[in-house]
Amino acid sequence: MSLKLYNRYQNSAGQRVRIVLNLKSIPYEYVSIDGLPPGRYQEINPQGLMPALELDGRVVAQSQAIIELLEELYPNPSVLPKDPWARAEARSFAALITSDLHPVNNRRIQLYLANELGATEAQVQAWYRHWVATAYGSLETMLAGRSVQFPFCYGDTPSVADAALVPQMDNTRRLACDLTPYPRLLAVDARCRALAAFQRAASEVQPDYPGRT
Ligand SMILES: N[C@@H](CCC(=O)N[C@@H](CS)C(=O)NCC(=O)O)C(=O)O
Repeated sequence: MSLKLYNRYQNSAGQRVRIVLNLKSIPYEYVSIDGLPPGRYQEINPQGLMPALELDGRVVAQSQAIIELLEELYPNPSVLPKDPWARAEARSFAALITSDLHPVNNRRIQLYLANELGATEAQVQAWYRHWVATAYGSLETMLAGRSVQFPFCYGDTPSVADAALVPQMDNTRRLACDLTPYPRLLAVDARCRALAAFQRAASEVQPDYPGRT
């Protein structure tokens, strides 16, 4: 199979997919959409958001749909816990980030607030921090409530939950949010960052990261 991932170095939804590709040791071609001719990416993914995965000429967009597809095509190692409840909890944790937090805080929302609604820089930052604090409080409580305090979110190995958490933690660090109220999130994040699969998915090591040749 020939896999291409259309994304950019600073694309947290793409980073989720890169983490899963690495955890599963799936080789893929990294395609930065910045290197494509104008309008070409819109033809590949009509929504125009990143990432999109091309597999033997077929394209699927949306990070969670891509991750589910990878899980089905490459089940080992799995990025879902074995136990059905832990599996549901991992999906629930990931969805809180990918469906509730990330969509209200991503760049295009910030630009709309500033450019179309006239929000000041301080107001955009307040918006961002408000939704981070709301979501992170819930995520921390979810981890505190686990019956076993696993090293990763929902098991002894990383799952879809960890693949959603780490790129989101990168985003919040970029915006200098205070993360000290979330010791469990910080601990899981640190464990993930010690793994090569997460390190190789980081923004700053991607081929299109500014300054890399
Ligand atoms: N729900 C989508 C989110 C995709 C998304 O928002 N991608 C952002 C980057 S993380 C993007 O493409 N931004 C470019 C833009 O808004 O023009 C997914 O999970 O794939």
